[in-house]
Amino acid sequence: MTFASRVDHLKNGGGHNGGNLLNDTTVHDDHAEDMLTGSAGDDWFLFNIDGDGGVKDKATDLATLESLFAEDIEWLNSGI
Ligand SMILES: [Ca+2]
Ligand SMILES: [Ca+2]
Repeated sequence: MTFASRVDHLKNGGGHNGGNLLNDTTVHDDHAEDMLTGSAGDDWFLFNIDGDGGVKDKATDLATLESLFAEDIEWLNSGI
């Protein structure tokens, strides 16, 4: 299964994730600075990238593929 498919399942359901979703209903900014490290393998990062609407978080090892899928918490919470 591709990384894109796994991310899609986390966002929209399906696969091993079933109906457990990570979206603007289930993920919220904690308004605290966080340092995210994914280490080896492909990781889907959800964090406040630019600090808008809260406090900026940091990712220490965002690989090129991971950066294409990284989600800004503000975007996730834009409907709230
Ligand atoms: Ca945070
Ligand atoms: Ca990684």
